[in-house]
Amino acid sequence: MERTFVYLKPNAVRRGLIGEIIKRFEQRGIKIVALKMHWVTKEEAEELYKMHKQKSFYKDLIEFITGGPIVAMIVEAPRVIEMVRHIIGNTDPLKAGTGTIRGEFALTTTKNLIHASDSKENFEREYKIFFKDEEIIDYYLDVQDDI
Ligand code: DGI
Repeated sequence: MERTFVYLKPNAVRRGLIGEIIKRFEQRGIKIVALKMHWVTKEEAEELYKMHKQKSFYKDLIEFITGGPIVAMIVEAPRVIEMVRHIIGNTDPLKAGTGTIRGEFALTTTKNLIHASDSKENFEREYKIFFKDEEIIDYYLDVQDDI
């Protein structure tokens, strides 16, 4: 089993898309093992996006991410890092496939609704910014016997 870190950006929360997005993970058989609403601090945002510090969009990105509450999650499934990236679609909503979250609900790269870790290394780094290990709940998810 693999885990990944996902969060719904402030515009997803403001647009009332929490249920719509979480539904897509659940119907795929992906197990949610940690979940919370959180208002990201400037320090957390800077740590999360430190690799983009020199980019032209960095300031706008930090302002956007800290501008309202997010919904943060850790999810679990086989090959879930790749699977979730597939479900959310390309960073640029114009290139995101039809049927993906960004392809159906997002218009601009800046406000592309959702984030997911792109590697095991980034999952390890990112989830620790928002969750303590004791917040990850291990339980039996019935549907995983049948997927
Ligand atoms: O992992 P992703 O979120 O798909 O993409 P990323 O890690 O390359 O970039 C992180 C976020 O930074 C992305 O979700 C939106 C923003 N971003 C990335 N590239 C651009 C950008 N924002 C703007 N305005 N323009 C970009 O080229």
